[in-house]
Amino acid sequence: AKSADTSSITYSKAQIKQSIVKHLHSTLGTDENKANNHAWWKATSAAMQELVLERLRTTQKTHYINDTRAVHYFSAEFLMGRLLSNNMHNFNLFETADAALKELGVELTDVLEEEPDMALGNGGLGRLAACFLDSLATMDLPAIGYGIHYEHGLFRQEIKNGAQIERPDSWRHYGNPWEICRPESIQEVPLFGYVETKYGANGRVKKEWHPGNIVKGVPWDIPIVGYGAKTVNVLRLWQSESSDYFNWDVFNSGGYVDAQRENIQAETISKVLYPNDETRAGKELRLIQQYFFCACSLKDIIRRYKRAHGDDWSRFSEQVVIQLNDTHPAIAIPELMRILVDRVELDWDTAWGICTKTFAYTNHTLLPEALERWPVRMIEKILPRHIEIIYEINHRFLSLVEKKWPGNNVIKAKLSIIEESTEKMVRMGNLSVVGSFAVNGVAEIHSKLVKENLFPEFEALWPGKLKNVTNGITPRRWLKACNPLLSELIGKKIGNDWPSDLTRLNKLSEFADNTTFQNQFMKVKQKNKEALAAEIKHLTGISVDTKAIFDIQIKRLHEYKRQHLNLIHIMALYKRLLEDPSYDMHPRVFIFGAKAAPGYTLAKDIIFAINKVADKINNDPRVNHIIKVVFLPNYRVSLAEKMIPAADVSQQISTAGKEASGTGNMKLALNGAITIGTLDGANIEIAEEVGDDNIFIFGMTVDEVTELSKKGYNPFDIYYHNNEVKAVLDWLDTDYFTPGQPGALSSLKNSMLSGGDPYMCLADYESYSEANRALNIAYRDKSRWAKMAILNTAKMGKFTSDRSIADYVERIWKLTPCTVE
Ligand code: 26Y
Repeated sequence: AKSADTSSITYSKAQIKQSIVKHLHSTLGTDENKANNHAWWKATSAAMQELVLERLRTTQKTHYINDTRAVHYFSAEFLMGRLLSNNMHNFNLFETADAALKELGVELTDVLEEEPDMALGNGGLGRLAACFLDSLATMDLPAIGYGIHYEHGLFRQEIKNGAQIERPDSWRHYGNPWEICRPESIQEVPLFGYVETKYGANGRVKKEWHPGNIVKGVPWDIPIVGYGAKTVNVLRLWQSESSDYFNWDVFNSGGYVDAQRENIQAETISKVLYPNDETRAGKELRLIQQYFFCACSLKDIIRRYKRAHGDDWSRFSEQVVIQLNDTHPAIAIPELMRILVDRVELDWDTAWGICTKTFAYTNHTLLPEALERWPVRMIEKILPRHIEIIYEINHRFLSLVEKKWPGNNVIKAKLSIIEESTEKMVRMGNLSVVGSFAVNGVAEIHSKLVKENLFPEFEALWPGKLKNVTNGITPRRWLKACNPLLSELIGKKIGNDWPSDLTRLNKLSEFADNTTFQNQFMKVKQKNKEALAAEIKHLTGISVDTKAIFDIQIKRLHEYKRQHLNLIHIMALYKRLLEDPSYDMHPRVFIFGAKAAPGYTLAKDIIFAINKVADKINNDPRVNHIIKVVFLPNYRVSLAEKMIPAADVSQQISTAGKEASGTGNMKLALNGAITIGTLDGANIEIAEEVGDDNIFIFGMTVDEVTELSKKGYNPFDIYYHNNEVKAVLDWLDTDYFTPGQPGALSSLKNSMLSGGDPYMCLADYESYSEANRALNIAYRDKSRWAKMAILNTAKMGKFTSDRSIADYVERIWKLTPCTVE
């Protein structure tokens, strides 16, 4: 990684001031006296965008002149959060802008709060894409992100009487100062209809798709500023519109009925982000969304390629690499085949050679319910030509399998892209592996499980194709921007190179035992806790003790992430305190942030239970000076930025083998929180980096989980043998936490008992409880805790997304940086 050379950007406070005022006048049509914070935000953003666009032009010209190979990151989700603060930091203009606004009588921090989050993603996978874009630009790598310009991002969460309510998110309602519409690059996307088989003079069979419907894709570009602001790449998001061009041919040639029946409202395609992660919805519109953005993006890529290389397809895969962010864009594989075979008229093998040198696929999950499968009949209806191509790909692939394992139909059935169930399904994971030159998991343990459990025979077929690239996070957003006090302290101690070379943080290790530094470090933590306490008060009315341990679990609500394990432990602590008021524990505030998929009943029940237990504890004078429980509504990127710097403890407690990587674990540790976690995902690698003394590991390993499942797990065994577990679960059946409504929390108990406790909360309970005791003791020793916190920050160098991107470049993409002057 290189250091940020910001010498090229000379922009004075006076110039910024002038530019902001100019935009206040001519873009916003207001003036300094009338402007509210929102207007200041827009004017400040417009002033920044001027600089951004200048660098964007230079970057694009440079990439064009140098005819650079580029990575095209296809993702249904980009969880960008806010952009103003980020862009200022990456231009190294944050302090200058702060000062400029102060002179105008405006607080930058208030202005930043005006920006709505760009929440075009659900969680980890979408945020990873955003961190990767930041690193790609920072490392001067030619890259373009391709996705969907959702009108509504992830729903806004409200909590009413303890329950989650979903409200639409309208992030663009008052305009988005960062995006630029590019009508000159509109694409058309065919849908539905039928395929005609034609026979050419040479006997060649030609397939012609007569679509029943055509929609328009309108591109919106969001500039992505690298740290140091040399390279500015783009994120190109497609918005659907109805096509004004009406396909009369289709009508005349028999598609009339189809065209009428399937006349989906074109605008609905990019209307809303599907809010489920890790559980398939299987909705037709979702498949259309996937195809829509892949088709637009491929056309865009091909147009750009042809401008430089004409009809010479031999160099396509040298110039273009497409990274598939999970299987959500996997339909791009048959789409590229369709273009090459039907349109360009290449022979199948040549086309397939190009495809399989172009695509690479990242797997983010092993959960069976998250592995995408689409009904053959659905694809057939929406994309009649693609289903033919998928069958052809599968046919040729199965011949290869036959060669490797002659006569073995069991393996064939297992590897087949088509699942031969009553309702035939297309397995998008298998399609992605077959159509890509590289496949990767997102943490060492996860990649090992992908290789051994998910796609074992694929490793035998194509040795070396399955790889690992451990996830990372951008330290610009997740330390420099979100934690200015800690950043300043670090800068004073070891200099200011760490944001672009995070391994330099290791120099902090030298001071881990230094009392003065420990005090400085913990003083910063204390200030951040005070700021979060104020925010908690503001958002919920709850007062918390800032001397208490701030214990944070923030992530999507899912059984495998086991927020309910955290909850039953909190209930146990509550019970211990009630039974023994002198029970020895340092005051602790348990803070949650989590959205549940709207259709995931048990996840919503867990949110309800957390809130009900919180109400009871927070209002119980016997314990509320020792325990508080806070559920912060509407968890999102901008809220994470406020919570993470204030965390003492990071809860990473998934059932081993279920969390592919996790990235919140990295963000929290980077900001000096100590992890209490299982040996799952990237926790394992975090433990390796920080050492066993600086993390609280508990619970079963992946192998132990597998063994217990095999042997047969019965949660009742634990229920009847552990009095605390029994008492806490039984408590859920009473109306103690929901007065007048007994049974309102029973679904939780049921899931952990008669429901079979699929994620083995009870099996890990005792070990979790022990780890919490150890944590409590460790916190009492101020110096020991400070040392642990410092070492966590110091040892996070590996988890910069710059390292992840360097790994992708070396192991998969083979890109070279292109310096933009
Ligand atoms: C198929 C559809 C319902 C679906 C939509 C979104 C399925 C999955 C998802 C999102 C998955 C996701 O966010 N996975 C997370 O990816 C992170 C980045 O690699 C990992 O750190 C994290 O462990 C994993 O759960």
